[in-house]
Amino acid sequence: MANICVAGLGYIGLPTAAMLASRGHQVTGFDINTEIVSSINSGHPHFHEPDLQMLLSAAISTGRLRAQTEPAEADYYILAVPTPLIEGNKPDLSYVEAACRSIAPYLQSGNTVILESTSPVGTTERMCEIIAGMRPDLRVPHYMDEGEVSDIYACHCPERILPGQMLRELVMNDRIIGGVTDACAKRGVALYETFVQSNLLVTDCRTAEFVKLIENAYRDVNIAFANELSLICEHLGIDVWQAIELANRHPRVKILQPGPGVGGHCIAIDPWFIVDSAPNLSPMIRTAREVNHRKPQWVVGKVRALARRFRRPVVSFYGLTYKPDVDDLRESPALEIVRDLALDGSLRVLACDPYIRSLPAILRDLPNVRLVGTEEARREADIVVFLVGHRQFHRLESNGFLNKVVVDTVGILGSPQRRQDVVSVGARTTSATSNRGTIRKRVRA
Ligand code: SAJ
Repeated sequence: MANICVAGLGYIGLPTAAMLASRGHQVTGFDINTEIVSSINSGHPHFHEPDLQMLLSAAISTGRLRAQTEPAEADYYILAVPTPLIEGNKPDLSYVEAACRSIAPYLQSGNTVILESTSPVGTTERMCEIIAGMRPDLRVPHYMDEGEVSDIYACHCPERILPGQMLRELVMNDRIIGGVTDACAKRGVALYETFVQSNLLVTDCRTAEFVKLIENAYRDVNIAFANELSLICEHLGIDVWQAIELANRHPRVKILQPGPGVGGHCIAIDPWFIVDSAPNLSPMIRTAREVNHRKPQWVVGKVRALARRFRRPVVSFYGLTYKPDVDDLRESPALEIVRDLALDGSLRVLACDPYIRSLPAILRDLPNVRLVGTEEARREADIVVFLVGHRQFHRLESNGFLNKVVVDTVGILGSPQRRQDVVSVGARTTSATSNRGTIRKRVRA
């Protein structure tokens, strides 16, 4: 078992630290936010994630995890700090650089430093440069310089976990271990194999950085395709949900779902790291980002146009989080939409979300906004806008919305779950023709 120091106790650092502690490692987590540190030390995560509370309480009560505001001596250092965007959609590496500077004085020969934060290509080498600058007494590794002996080791092991399924994915997802040298990668493997039950895929650090970025860019491009289809379908008077569902019955087609835009702290950001590193070679990645970025304002425009039909309309919004079945509001397109429309004081705004207990700060100061339950939202509304496909919303009775003007950005009322019945009736029939016939009949009905 190893001594591990985790820098940054946010959405990635905290579950990782708690998981490592549960495997018997001695873990010190450090974070600049004192509230987060004291909440963790009292066994309470500062965000909701299934089973994290249980894992954290056990880690704290056994003494295997403790949080503090300074680094500690360790065998392994894991950096899980934010890498946001700054002006001009450029990566802000200041948190990574600050974390490197704060651990550098603690490093000893034989230690391994692992960067988990999603980072532009070259960041792991930059991390080594900073350490080398502060610790001339230590030999740091150089990219792919296999002959050289180093005192410390460095890797990029990008996080890949999905909010809402973090603990399962921490253990079950394959991990990329990108060493600055082969010897570095071996150190990374030795740590991750203590809790990952899936494959550890070894490569160099630059490839690992790029792989993480293209995973998220791949998803962004595919969501942009779905979002673009939703605009085209609206223009042509076609139900996009049904069109995608039917297209996906082709064995080699798997179109994602359109929505009100792309939120969260990853997919809306990471593709820019690629564009920034190769601006003239990435028109598709840039365009996809722009398509997804524009989608919330398209929804705003649509609701505004519908609102003109009423004198002082009540608009009810279903969902505020950045995606279904989480309480996470980071970069939520739903929140952007509600805020922008609520700023127009002529609308009375009702918001409901089963994962949100009080109005988020950016809505709290608006006198025309109230947080209500789903039934009140339905009853009072002139216009209903579905923004997040929470499980609870899929159970709503669609007849209840018959006399409302509905903007359904996530396919709640014609949701895939509901269409499942139709599909499985078809699937029980014996031939593909009768299967298609079932769907055609439903369309006419
Ligand atoms: N979305 C759609 N349509 C879809 C799927 C998603 O509009 O068909 C929207 C969601 O509503 C949300 C956004 O995209 O607003 C992103 O959601 P997501 O579930 O696709 O991804 P994240 O941001 O929660 O997590 C992603 C994951 N990356 C990939 O799936 C390639 C996760 O594995 C990463 O660890 C995470 O980014 C990260 O931290 O990088």
